[in-house]
Amino acid sequence: MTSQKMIVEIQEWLKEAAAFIRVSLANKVTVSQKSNRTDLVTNIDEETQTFLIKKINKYYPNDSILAEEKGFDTIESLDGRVWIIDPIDGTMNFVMEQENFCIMIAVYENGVGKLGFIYDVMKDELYWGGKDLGVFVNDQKLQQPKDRALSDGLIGMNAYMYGKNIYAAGEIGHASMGIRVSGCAGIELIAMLKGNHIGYISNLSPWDYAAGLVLIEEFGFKYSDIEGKPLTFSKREYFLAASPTAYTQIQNDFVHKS
Ligand code: 2AM
Ligand code: CA
Ligand code: CA
Ligand code: CA
Repeated sequence: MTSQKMIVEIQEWLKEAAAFIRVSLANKVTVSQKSNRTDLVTNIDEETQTFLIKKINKYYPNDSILAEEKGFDTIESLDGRVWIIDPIDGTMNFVMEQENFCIMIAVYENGVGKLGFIYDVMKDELYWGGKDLGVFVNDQKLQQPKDRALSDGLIGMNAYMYGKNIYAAGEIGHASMGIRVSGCAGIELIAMLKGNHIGYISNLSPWDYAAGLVLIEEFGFKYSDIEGKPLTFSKREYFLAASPTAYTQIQNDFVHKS
């Protein structure tokens, strides 16, 4: 079960974590490479994750946690209540731009997304909501965007997939009103919630999409791995989310013809 109390607690943790991140930007940030020179982690990613995990362990000690950094990046199953955390989504933007990054938290129960939170830290905009609750930015309720065709909207994309035309991403981009590349999955999913983008194509891990899925599902978007199969929540995979009409067009006219 989730509750209003849980929503308020998560919002408080996020505000506290965001305040810590904003202050820490004034100090020296320690940047390390993970798998390669563009795959980065900082002490702030790790400290933010530790802060959130301590809160969950204190208030919800029986729950499981899946999170990107420091030994929390695999989970045996999605049974029970599972918290899925990306402490800083868009670490490259955090390091290079000091903006356009998010904190993301999702609460799942037996594999079903119940609550999602995407916090654009430097804009101080918290997008949040839940199954049958609606979607909010801070205290304001958002309206569900209109379903639109691929030719009528902007689409967020992973730059590598676009450049290499993986799964016809280049052609999908040309059939749209244009592509946008933010370098942050949270920012791309926020753009869909606001009705600015009709979709998003990328290569993502579960903590990149877990919170956003709860919110875009509430707004009637369709999502899956790029071939149309359910997302596994267990590895990095090619990801597609879009308004229903654009989703079907991308599947039928591009992905399965590529
Ligand atoms: P991250 O900053 O939390 O790692 C950028 O295209 C988006 O993909 C970001 O949301 C980024 O999240 C995510 N991503 C996941 N794995 C990545 C990797 N190995 N290199 C770059 N971005 C990655
Ligand atoms: Ca990362
Ligand atoms: Ca991420
Ligand atoms: Ca991250």
